Amino acid sequence: MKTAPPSGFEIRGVIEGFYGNPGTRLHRLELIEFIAARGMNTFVYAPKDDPLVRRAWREPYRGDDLDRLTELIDCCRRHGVELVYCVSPGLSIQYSGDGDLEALAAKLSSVAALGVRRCGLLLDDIPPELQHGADRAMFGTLAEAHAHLIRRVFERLEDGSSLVVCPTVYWGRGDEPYLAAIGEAIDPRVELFWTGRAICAATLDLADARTFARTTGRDPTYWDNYPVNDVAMSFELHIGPYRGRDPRLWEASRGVIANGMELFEASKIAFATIADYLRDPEGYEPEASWQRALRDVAGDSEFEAFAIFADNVRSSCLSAEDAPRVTHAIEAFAFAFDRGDGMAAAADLTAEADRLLGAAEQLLRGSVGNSALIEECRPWIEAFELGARALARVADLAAAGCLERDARAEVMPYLARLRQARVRVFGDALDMFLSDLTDTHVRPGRMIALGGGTL
Ligand code: 14T
Repeated sequence: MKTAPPSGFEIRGVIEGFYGNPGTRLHRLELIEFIAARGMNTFVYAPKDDPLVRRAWREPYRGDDLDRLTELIDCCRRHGVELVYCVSPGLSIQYSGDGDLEALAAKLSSVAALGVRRCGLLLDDIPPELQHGADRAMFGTLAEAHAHLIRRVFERLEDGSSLVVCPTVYWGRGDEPYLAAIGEAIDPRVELFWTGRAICAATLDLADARTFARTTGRDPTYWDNYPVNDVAMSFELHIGPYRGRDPRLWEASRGVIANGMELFEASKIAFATIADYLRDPEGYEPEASWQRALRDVAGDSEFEAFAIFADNVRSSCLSAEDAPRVTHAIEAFAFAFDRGDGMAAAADLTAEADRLLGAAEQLLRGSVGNSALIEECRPWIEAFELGARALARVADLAAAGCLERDARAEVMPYLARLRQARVRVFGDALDMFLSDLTDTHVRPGRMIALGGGTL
């Protein structure tokens, strides 16, 4: 068994591995400085929509692209962060024959010549069957083709270089035949990425890591899909704390790299909590870490307002819990209102809504320190403000004794606009509450057109 390194995990970092607009030069340079200052040591470069990484992986770096990569390498070196340069050839590569293997080796050695010592070969999100006829003739399975490719790439790496591979089966129980076949056929020094039980795993635990190690002959290097919010998750803003990772995971894994959102500034909140976990997994406290991260990223003057907002944007694959205060306020209101105590119910709800509205006002129309953060979060903050207005309106109607009579007409436009915004705020709590009041629950197969209207 390994003993605890003073730093917990050996590999601690982030990956730019999402679908969507790749980061800009400045985003990346700033992010590297940010993670280095928090004890992380790895930046994995793997933007899905950078043509030179995936769709046009055979193309060499030149001109501006070359300058940008060189600058990124320098920046990592200055900050003591290891750059892992990844290439994703799986959409088009022919595994048999030498042509594509040469092209891949040439690409990796051109990057090695710039000083990169760690490479990634990403075989995720590709068709599960061999596409080229020649490959089907030469290999019985995808795993065989992949093992062949990995062996040949590893052989051709420069001395002192290392390789990490993302297998096609990158999530699951960790005992899949594909993983066993690859694990058995490749050098034990080649690392394997794994996301755990699911693409976005709610928990990462020791027992699963051990299963993966038994199957593949090596401890997993976690590619953790948090806070990433691409593809079907794009309506969620992942600014909640890291959670659900076993405090002893370091005993059975090489490390963790966290996949970020296209929203670089907002990603820093989760990254700061992930850095805390990775530095001291056994002492990590999600809520305390999160409060520090919010202050750290939002800045002292916006901390309180931003924390009020963030408390209502908590849900993700890591946790279904969301908007605890507002949920409680809504439940208390509904209970008192049903007992015929509309006035008392209204007073508390008004107070909560005013608190939210004050925060939204400051973030949307005050002068803010971290304007990049606010701009990235603006669609969610606007929906947050709209939701708070809806709560205030409900409270007013209750106080005036006309909630039952006017709810449909008065509340419907808020609900319609909140749904149209296509961003998730207040979890399910607000939508359910407003749906109850207006009797417009969305049922499977039946989207209700509520109509817009001006508020
Ligand atoms: F390689 C992986 F470990 C991985 O997670 N690959 C992608 C990743 O680039 C992406 O950012 C992430 C989150 O969406 O999940 C993987 O991408 C998928 C996987 C799917 F099954 C995107 C859509 C899917 F349906």
